[in-house]
Amino acid sequence: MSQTFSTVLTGVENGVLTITLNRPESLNAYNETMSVELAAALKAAERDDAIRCVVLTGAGRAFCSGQDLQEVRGRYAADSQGPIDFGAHLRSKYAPIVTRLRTLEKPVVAAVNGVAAGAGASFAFAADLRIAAAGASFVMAFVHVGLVPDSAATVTLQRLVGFGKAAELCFLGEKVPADEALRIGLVNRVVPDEALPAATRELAARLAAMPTRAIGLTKRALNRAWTADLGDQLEYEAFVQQTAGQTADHREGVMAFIEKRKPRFQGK
Ligand code: T3D
Repeated sequence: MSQTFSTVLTGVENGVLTITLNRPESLNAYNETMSVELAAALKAAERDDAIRCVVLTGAGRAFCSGQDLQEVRGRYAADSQGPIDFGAHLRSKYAPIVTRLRTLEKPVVAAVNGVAAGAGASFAFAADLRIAAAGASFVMAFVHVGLVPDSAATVTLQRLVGFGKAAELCFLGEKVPADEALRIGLVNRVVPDEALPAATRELAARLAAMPTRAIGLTKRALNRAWTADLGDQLEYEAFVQQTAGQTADHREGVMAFIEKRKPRFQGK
């Protein structure tokens, strides 16, 4: 992971890649450059076996404020040449990020350090786990700019909090503070603001020391369960278990149990 980016910072420590969205002056608004750099960072994480957990967070007082609205305004200049192609923009700049977050066969933690708005919230929802600072919040801001929740939030948010709450949050676009987010199941943990970096490091280190292949396969099965019926899913579990059962980490887990010691998983 030696690439240099301008809108995201990356750092690797003990098998954990931390990706920090880094445009604090706009609350880490997502622009063209960030879309390219975030995709590249996630791709590198996918390919590097030494990375066993990914943390996504934001620089400054926000996690991410979603699409850069200054950039959207810039698109209006092209209006005279026909309607702006929002669909193409979602397909090329947002869908690949969400796809990578969901298909990366390593645990992904969103460390939500401040406000997560619009697609910024969607990115947090696409992570596997969310740990939030007490001062963090979520805003389904799309409605305030006459747009529809995207980046899979129509699926992920609904899975996390249920249809009624998802509809309320999307229709009204009210800010959800961290304590409320915890109560409704939108985040896994809330910690004091100043404790977020250490709590994230501790959680990510634990995840990076787990059997990574089994977690990756579990993620595949959880993703698939979104659309599968019972019979299909039972069959799929048998399929991924066949793979997990061949890993060194599986044997290590069993031997550690029998020998009454802590397992030392290698992620293989
Ligand atoms: O094709 C497509 O592109 C469609 C895709 C859409 C995906 C989306 O994400 S749509 C939703 C886009 N995001 C928003 O609508 C959120 C806009 N921001 C806000 O509503 C508020 O900023 C927040 C609720 C996030 C935070 O409020 P607050 O009061 O804490 O901060 P602020 O004062 O509004 O913002 C601070 C600065 O960040 C300010 O700049 P300034 O005045 O200090 O120079 C503000 O303009 C800037 N900023 C915040 N969000 C964005 C932004 N600049 C550009 N784009 C932003 N999204």
